[in-house]
Amino acid sequence: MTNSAQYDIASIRNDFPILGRQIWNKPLVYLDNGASTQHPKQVIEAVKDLYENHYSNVHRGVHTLSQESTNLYDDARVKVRGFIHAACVHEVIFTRGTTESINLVAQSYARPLLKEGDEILITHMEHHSNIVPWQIVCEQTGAKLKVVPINDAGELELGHFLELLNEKTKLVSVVHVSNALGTVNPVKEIIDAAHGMDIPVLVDGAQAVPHMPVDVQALDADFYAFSGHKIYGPTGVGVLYGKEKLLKAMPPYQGGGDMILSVSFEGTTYNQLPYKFEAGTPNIAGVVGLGAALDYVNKIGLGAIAAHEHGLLMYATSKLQEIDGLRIIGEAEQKAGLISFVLDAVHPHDIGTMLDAEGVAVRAGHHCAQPVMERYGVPATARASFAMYNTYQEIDVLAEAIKKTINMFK
Ligand code: C6P
Repeated sequence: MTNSAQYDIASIRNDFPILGRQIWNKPLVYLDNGASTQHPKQVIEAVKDLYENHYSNVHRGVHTLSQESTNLYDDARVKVRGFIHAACVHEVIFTRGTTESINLVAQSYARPLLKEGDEILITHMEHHSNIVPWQIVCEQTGAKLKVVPINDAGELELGHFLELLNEKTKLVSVVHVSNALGTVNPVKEIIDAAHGMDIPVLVDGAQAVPHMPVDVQALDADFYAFSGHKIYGPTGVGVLYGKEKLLKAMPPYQGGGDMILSVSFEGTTYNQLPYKFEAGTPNIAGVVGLGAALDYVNKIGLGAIAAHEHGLLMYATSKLQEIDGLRIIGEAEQKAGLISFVLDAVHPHDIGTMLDAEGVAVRAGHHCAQPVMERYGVPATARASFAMYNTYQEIDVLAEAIKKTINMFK
C-alpha cells in the first residue's frame, strides 16, 4: 500500500468536491475514471476565474481581455509541452480530444500519402477511435487495415507485429494503455521496430497520460494523442502531439479562422504551427482548465500517482480474484488503471445497475472496443477504473457490492 505520509489521500480527496456526494444514500465510490475523471477545485476555479475575470476570444483582439485570454490559452500549451516533454510548443495541437487527434492524423497525414495496397497497422485492442478513422481513410484510398493479434492474457503478440511490419506499412497506430483490458503496451519497443523500417507511429495515450509519466521524445513517438477529460481536465479538449517535421509537411485538417495568414479568392496561405491545425475559435475554457489540471497532476506527482494506483490495482485484483464466478478480462503482466471483469450469472449492465445502488460507479458495456469483446467471447464487461483519489476502502466496497450482486442473482 502507498505510504500515507508521502501520499496525502485525504487532502487530495478534499480537492475534489464531487467525491463528497451521496448516491442512493451511500458515499459515492467513483470507479469510472477511464470514461472520465472528476475535477479538483483548482480546475473548476481556473475555469471560473477565466469566465469571471479574463474571458474573451483568443488571438483576435488587442483589447486587454483578449490579451489576457490569449496569454492563459498560450500558457496552457507551454504546460502541455512540459508535461509530455515535447521539443517545442508548436508541436502541441489542441483538439477536441483523442478522437479528433487521431482523425486529424488519418486525414491530414495518412490520406494524402496512401495509395491502393498500402497498409496501416493497428492492434486488436484498439478503442474504436483508433480503428474507424483508419477504416475511413482506407476506404478513401484503397489502403488496407492490418491488425496485430493479442494473446489470452490481453498482451500484443509482438512476433506477429514484427511479421506484419513491411514495406507497404505506412503508419503504425497503437494504444499505449488499453481502455478495455488495462494492458500497458511496450510502445517504445514498437516504435523502435517501426522506425527501423522508417515507419512512423501514432500512440493513443488517452488511458496512459493520467497514470504514468510520458516523454514523447524519449519514446520517439511521431504522434501522441490524449484527452483532457481523462486527466482531471474539462471535456471537449485534447491534444495531438506531432513531430514538427511531420506536422509542417501536412495540409490543414479544417479550414477557417485562425489557421490562415491571408485569404483571398485567388488563394489562401496557411498559418504556422500550431495554428494551422486549430481552425475556428478554440475551446478556450477547456484549454485553460486542462492547463490547471496538468498543474494539479504535477503538484501531486505522476510518480506518486502511478505508485498509488498500482497499489490499488494489485489490491483490487487480489480481492476480485477471490470472488467465485468472477472472471477478470485482461491479465497482462503490465497493466495500469483498471480491471475489466464479468460474472458467470449476471450481465454487465445488471452489474452496473446493482453497483450503482451501492454508490459504486463503474462502466458496463463494450467500452468502445467491440473487437476486444469479440476476442474474449463476451458481449460486454464491467470495468472499475482508478484515479489518484481512490482508496483501498473503496475497493473493499466494490468487492462487497459485487458479492451482494452475485447473491441477489443466485
Ligand atoms: N475511452 C472509456 O470509457 P475521447 O472520447 O476522444 O476523449 O477518447 C477516445 C478514446 C481513445 N482511446 C482510448 C484508449 C480511450 O479510452 C478513449 C475513450 C472512454 O474507455 C470513453 S469510450
